[in-house]
Amino acid sequence: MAGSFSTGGNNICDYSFKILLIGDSGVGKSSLLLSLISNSVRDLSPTIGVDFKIKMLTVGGKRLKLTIWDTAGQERFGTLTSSYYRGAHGIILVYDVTRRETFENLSDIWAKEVELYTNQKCIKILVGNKVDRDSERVVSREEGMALAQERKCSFLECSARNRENVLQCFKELTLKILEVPSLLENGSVVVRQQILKEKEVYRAPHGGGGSCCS
Ligand SMILES: Nc1nc2c(ncn2[C@@H]2O[C@H](COP(=O)(O)OP(=O)(O)OP(=O)(O)O)[C@@H](O)[C@H]2O)c(=O)[nH]1
Ligand SMILES: [Mg+2]
Repeated sequence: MAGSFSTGGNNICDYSFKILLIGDSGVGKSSLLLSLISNSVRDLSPTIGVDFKIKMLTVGGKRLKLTIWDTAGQERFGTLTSSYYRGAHGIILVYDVTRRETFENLSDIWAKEVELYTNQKCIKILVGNKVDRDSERVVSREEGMALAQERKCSFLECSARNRENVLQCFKELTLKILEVPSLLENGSVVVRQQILKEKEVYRAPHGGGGSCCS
């Protein structure tokens, strides 16, 4: 597992949210994350295991720390445990508009797994990726919208390749999270815990009375 900070040392925030990226292998989950975090767009190898990145975003006047978890889509059959989903505030369900099976698997497999492991308050957004490959498109925008309506979640089409709608996707999700009081409570508890932890680290050399740097 690897993690990285995108904003240097400044992690002061109002809320801290856990966001998950879910979907078949190759739909572009890691590319969406890369596109959000950096300006670079390049071909990636399939993810192995689980990775996460941190992104600071200001949405609705609130400064948010997003911990965005990215899994290997090829591990969809059974290896993702409930601990991965635990405490998630938002989930991005990604399919590839040029591969119908990735769309079908979202409704047949992924959405069911999400329902099983998350509480109902957790916010979901359905994302059709790779719209830059329009000539190869096999899943229409209308079909995407219909599935989102059925699952009662938001819907966006985007391209990690040309960065169209990528930031929008994360902003829309977090705006919805900000509207749910119980998710916000959970988000600020995380922030309080982090502040306490930082205070402990700061106090440690004085309180411990052990080693000194002199
Ligand atoms: N044209 C185009 N290609 C994309 C886009 N997003 C991702 N790709 C390509 O699709 C391939 C798979 O992308 P990944 O981001 O590795 O997919 P993933 O969902 O993380 O896959 P796993 O880690 O195996 O679950 C890569 O070659 C990407 O460059 C996009 O928006 N447009
Ligand atoms: Mg990946």
